[in-house]
Amino acid sequence: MPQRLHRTPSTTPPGIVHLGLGAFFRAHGALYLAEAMQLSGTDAWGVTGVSLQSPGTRDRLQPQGWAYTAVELGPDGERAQLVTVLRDVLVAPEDPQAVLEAMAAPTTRIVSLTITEKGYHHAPATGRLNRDDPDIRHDMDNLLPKTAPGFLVRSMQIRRDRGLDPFTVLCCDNLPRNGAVVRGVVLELAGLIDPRLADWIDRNGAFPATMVDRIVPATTDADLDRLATATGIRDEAAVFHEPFRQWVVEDRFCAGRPPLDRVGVQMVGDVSPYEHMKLRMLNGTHSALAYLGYLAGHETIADTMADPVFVAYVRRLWGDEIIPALTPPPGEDLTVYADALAHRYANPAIRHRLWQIAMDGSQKLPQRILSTIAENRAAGRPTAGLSMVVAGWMQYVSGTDLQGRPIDVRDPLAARLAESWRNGDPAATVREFLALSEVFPPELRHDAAFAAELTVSLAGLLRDGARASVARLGH
Ligand code: CS2
Repeated sequence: MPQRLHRTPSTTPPGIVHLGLGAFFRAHGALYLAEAMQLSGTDAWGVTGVSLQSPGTRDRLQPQGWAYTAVELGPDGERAQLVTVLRDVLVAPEDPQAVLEAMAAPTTRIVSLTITEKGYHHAPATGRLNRDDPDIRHDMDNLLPKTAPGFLVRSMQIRRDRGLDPFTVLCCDNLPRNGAVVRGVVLELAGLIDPRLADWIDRNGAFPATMVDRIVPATTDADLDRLATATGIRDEAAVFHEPFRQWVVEDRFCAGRPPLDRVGVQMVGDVSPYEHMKLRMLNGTHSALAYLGYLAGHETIADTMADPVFVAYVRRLWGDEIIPALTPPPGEDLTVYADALAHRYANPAIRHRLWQIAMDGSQKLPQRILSTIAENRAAGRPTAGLSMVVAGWMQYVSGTDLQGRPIDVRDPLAARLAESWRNGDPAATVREFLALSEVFPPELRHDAAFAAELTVSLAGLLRDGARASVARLGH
């Protein structure tokens, strides 16, 4: 019978509050912070984790004294590391006041976020705050918020009223110009509550952009059982990740930062070329594999990349449609980056489910796929491969696969997406989808040639299936 993991946590007040305590942060940012603290001999950058929705992660971590294992799944086996950076975990819906107090504490100098795209409550196509969202409306009128933008604004309000300075807001989600996105929604919401508060945040706060990268599939019970058997210790909150990691951060912090530059974080003046490279080359092809691989009957990224027609297709996307639209970050060779991605995807130890990546497509497609399509169309470059991704997504979010089997679609716009599907009529379906202004930028919504290409892609997908459609595009 394995023993339960338990550690006594440090009592030094945390310097960081992290919103969104999913597997990604625990396998990425938390590990860099652990190394930075070890290197600098301080534990002032410990973390209060906040779950914005459910108590599950807190309930698994609490009996372990907030410690957990991060397991690297490498080509030559697994390597486990104990992570002890968490000082406490709060569950926002249970006690929003406690979350605000943690964020407003004088010792809190950074609030970081991995809350996924939809956590910002903005329209992905425009970046504007979704003012009609019921939770945002709630946060305008109530001191105890529900959303991440609400917690950021209300805790800043408390800090200003107590004569404290703001913390740095460090967005670690896969959004282009992610610092500007979170700054935009915070200032917009603050402005609706108290325009002077918005000014104060704008003058004194900091919202550096970041690019984050590490493949971290959702942990399964089988993973936890395997770890317990291997180590003799039962850890209910373990996370499993690939060896690769990258973190690029704009060096603009308003209240100090850990020595991230000494543990491999790239501190730069402008993150945007890195963000574009990663979002379009990695996340873009992840979404391509997710929708089309799922419709072809595959289960994980590695399974899909074991199918040669998908490898040829993804290589064609990189070479012909994605790389030509990118400006490489200093010192990066995008062809070498593409080869490294193909290698990472093929790692059979990582069982990254297509279903997990397919989630929230309405929030992901604009920055992963549609922005590249729009730029290619404006420059007269090809877009047929990327249009097929959009066709695959439309079929996927219809809620039924090509054999008529149901798909468990998770997306904040799921109901509207399903309503936009016109079974058997590709042209009408494309018309309905292109009317979704939250998803499609105006230049694509009004591009008749793009609508025609999408209609041909969808008709081909319906007629020939996903694998044959992809095979046609892979040369
Ligand atoms: C994936 C990402 O779930 C998804 O949408 O594309 O989580 C991806 O694994 C990470 O961004 C890799 O850094």
